[in-house]
Amino acid sequence: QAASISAPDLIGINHLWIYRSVGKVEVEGFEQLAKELDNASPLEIMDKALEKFGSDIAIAFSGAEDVALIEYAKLTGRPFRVFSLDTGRLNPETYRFFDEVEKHYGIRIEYMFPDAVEVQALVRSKGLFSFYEDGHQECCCVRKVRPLRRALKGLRAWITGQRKDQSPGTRSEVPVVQVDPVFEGLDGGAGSLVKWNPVANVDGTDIWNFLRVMNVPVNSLHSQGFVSIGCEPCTRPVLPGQHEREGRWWWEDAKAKECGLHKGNLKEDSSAQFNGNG
Ligand code: ADX
Ligand code: SF4
Repeated sequence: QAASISAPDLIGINHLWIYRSVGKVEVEGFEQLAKELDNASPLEIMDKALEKFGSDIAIAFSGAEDVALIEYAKLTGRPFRVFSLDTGRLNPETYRFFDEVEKHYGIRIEYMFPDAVEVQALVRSKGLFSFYEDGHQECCCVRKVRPLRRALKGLRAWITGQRKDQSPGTRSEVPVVQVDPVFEGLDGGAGSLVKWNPVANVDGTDIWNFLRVMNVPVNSLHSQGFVSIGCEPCTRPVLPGQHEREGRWWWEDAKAKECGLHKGNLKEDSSAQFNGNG
């Protein structure tokens, strides 16, 4: 039987087409801006981001060395917002650090929490450590990705601390600014959210030099051998010479080490936009 297309389908197709074309123009505009800003300093990039998006942009702060983003934002002299995804499984040191950061900068972090019913369902059916058995994706989806999606729905742009040197496998092509390949912003649809990565081209060593020079408070876990910091059960210290990513989800394959916050970095996933994954 031949498939028939009804009027509402056609309207749907038109909408999709309009979104796609708007998205494309935007993507090209931001690709150009990324080229222009590729050699700019993180401070200049931060300034541009805050100037363009005002109160519709926020820094995504994980509670690790990405505190540098907050310092850069402060240095611009512009108002800025910060949000964190409180998964409920962070280290006690990270919670203390959030508090210290709030006091140091005189800010309130906009915490995002997982949906209580979803966490209950997961933990009641699979226990507290299911990620060691069947991978971190399901738990990360409930505790991080969905709360992130909710946060981003209220914004037009976000700022992350992603760096190329954090993961040769998945982050080596992170641009300083891009149209978010996965998530939607306030207006919905493709092209409705911009993702800024002001430290994409900066080395970890330079971040640490900056934090020291500026006397910025840091998470006390760093002095216990932790480099990359996420949730307590999924983060461990690394040995000298080990890559920082080996301290995250160490029981899984290196290629799977994106929790869904930045899954647009995974080439095979970029076609999975807006499909409700994660
Ligand atoms: S992750 O995807 O593997 O967890 P990573 O720890 O490398 O990410 O952090 C990269 C950037 O993602 C951080 O600088 C921050 O912008 C954002 N991010 C990661 N975890 C959180 C979190 N819990 N809350 C807010 N932003 C986060
Ligand atoms: Fe769950 Fe671990 Fe992901 Fe945290 S990092 S949300 S504990 S799987």
